[in-house]
Amino acid sequence: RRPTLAVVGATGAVGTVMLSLLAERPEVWGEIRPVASARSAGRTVRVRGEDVVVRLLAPEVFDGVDVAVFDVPDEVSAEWAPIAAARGAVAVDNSGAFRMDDDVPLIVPEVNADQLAARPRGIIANPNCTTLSMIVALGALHRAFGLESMFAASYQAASGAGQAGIDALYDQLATVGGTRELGQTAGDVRKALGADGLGPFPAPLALNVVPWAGSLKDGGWSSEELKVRNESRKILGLPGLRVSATCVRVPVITTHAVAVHARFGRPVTAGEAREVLLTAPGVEVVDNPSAGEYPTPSDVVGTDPTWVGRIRQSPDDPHEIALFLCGDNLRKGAALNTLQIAELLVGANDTTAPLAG
Ligand code: 11C
Repeated sequence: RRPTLAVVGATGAVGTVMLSLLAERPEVWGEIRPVASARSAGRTVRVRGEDVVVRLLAPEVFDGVDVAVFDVPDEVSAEWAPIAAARGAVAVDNSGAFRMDDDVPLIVPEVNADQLAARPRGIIANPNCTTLSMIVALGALHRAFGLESMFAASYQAASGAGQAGIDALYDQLATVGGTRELGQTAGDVRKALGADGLGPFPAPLALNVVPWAGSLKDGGWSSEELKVRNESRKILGLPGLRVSATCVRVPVITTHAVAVHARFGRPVTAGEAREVLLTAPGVEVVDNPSAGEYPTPSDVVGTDPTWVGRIRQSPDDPHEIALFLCGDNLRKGAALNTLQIAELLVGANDTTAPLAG
């Protein structure tokens, strides 16, 4: 029989992309079971071209399930992924609840698929979308040259904050986008949006950038910045890697971009880095600035690979390479990586195969 897949959080921003990916990818699964909390259970979603009723999240929903993917908030995963595992499913969790658990592998198939087998809790974690927007390319460079440190600045899309983030940015653009006087006086955009117009963001996102994602942690770091550090270390198997990130929200609907300065154990030319990236599975290079060619979020949204451009050797440090990367935060950054893990679990994923560009 073909394996059964449960999609928990099937009606959310990531769950919706998951269902559309399932319609595009090779037929691996027998039954696909959409599941959601009480708010969305009972609704109908399209699964491989057919209307299927969303089942209520309950222990019995995992009976007979081989793999359960979770695209839900941390606290929901923390409670329900162990229940799915106890009922015999392997849980692949896209929340932050288990990523740093020593007994839970944190997997990016192109980088560390070899760690998939050791999963004593029956749970596998999927990284944060910002980490995922850069780690496939960084993993390939690390294999070739030995990564020593990494400094990153992110340009994160509104959909990283879920459907509420998407809705807020569209609403804000509709409110302020057509007013040519706005954006020229301190506080005018904030005033035009009103106190209720910020959505899940701490400051206006339309006509603005916001140097914040997640919650406040020690030392003034955001949780998002610490996730980039801690998750990169775990995925690359480099517990002492020096990583420093500044995470910034920009007025883009979907696709995170990251500027990375990476230092390696030996000198690396831009040509050598490009050579490695050109053959790395899951990576596409667009790097011809003389023709105005580099990846941008609106040019790559809805595609699978990690896109890389602006590959430069530091003029002051021959060991350092600068890059600009883009990755669809809902696809490779979330649903696609989760699904690749699920496919690996049932023996149906060849991570060396090229992804759709
Ligand atoms: C954002 N990366 O863009 C976050 C969303 O740890 O899975 C995902 C948070 C996470 O806001």
